[in-house]
Amino acid sequence: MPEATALSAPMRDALRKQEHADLVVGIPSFRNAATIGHVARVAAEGLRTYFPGRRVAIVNADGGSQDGTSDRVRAEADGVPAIAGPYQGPSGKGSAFRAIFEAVRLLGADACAVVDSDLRSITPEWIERLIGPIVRGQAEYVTPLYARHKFDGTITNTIAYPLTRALYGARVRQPIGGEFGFGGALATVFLEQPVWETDVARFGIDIFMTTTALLRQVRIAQAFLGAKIHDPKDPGADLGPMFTQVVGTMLSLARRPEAVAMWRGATGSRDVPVIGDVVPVEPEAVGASVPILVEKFRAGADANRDSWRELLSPEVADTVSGAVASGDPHAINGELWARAVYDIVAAARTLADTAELARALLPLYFARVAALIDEVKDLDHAGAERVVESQALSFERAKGHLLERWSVGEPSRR
Ligand SMILES: Nc1nc2c(ncn2[C@@H]2O[C@H](COP(=O)(O)OP(=O)(O)OP(=O)(O)O)[C@@H](O)[C@H]2O)c(=O)[nH]1
Ligand SMILES: [Mg+2]
Repeated sequence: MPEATALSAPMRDALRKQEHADLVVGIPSFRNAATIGHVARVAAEGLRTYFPGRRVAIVNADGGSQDGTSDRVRAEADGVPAIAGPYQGPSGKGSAFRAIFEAVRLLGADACAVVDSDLRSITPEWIERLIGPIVRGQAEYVTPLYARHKFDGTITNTIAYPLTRALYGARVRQPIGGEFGFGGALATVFLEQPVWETDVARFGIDIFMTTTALLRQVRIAQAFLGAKIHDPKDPGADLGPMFTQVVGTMLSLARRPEAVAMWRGATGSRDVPVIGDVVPVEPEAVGASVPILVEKFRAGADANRDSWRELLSPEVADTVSGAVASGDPHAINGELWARAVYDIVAAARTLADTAELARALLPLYFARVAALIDEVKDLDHAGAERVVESQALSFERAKGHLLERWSVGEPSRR
């Protein structure tokens, strides 16, 4: 029997004592003692500075860290009530968010911002930018907009951004950025979905929230936050499980009837309003190892030969075979990649296991990232951004490929 709540008994007790808050900052964590104190202190300062007179609270939902992560939050919250403790249920960032949504509901809060616990570039203004639009009624869901180094955010750049944009027709540049703002009503909508035993309980949470907001057609705004500096990950070495969880969740959502109805009708894409003046920033450098990516592409090609023949359209499969044979990932350009992604989206219509489909796409993601790194390596931030935009346009242009593949074998509609 799945747990009906992600709140552990100590958190429920602490919330009962707190009774009410108007505004909440939620922080998910797992072994972040080195960085979370700074995040909690800045969040407290943001709440006090920008929302004086409001009842505020910080909620830290932790994955059972033994390094004193939650103690750091309590020590640094600087006069703002801090409810910090373990969540219960499947381990993962999404379960931590579930506990935060429940806390928002129990406290009767109007608005909540969530921020990652490994952030180093967070400032008090971030809290204003994420919560302010909700409080002022300008938006019901706020995504972050920040400059990330061209080798950071590769899941965002290669699939979360371009696929979300092409499917649902909205240019949400950071759909899985980790920092968000939302109202109390939307927190309840998230909670009521039957997703908490799936990859949404792990790293699928961000794309689940953003896609849910798009499907419900709530007003979305992007908050400009400057640069994102956090504990970065090397895409080849660290990002396999995260890719599977994010992409598996995208596939599970995209095949829901209400999603299909929306993406069938969406052509092109619309801008999403930005809060704050976008000023150019050059983010701190992040490393990425191309040899690891190429090696993982090759190893994945061996393991996936049969499933690729079955899942990918013939011309995509042929190009991929050529790239495998030559050991050169450049053929996995933006257009080829868009069609490969659509082949996998279409396969999810009949194949139940979306995590398995995401795993079949993973070696191609490694190849795409290797190619992308080469495409942007000599470019500045603005130049790299143009490459990501052109890849997103490839997704929009190739959408007919998805519509065709999806209809194959579908009962004819009258
Ligand atoms: N409670 C809980 N929190 C987690 C878990 N895994 C990650 N988090 C938190 O989720 C947030 C984001 O995790 P990161 O590992 O920084 O991932 P990320 O920054 O989204 O990923 P990249 O952009 O690819 O580096 C951080 O606040 C983590 O502490 C987990 O298993 N349990
Ligand atoms: Mg991080």
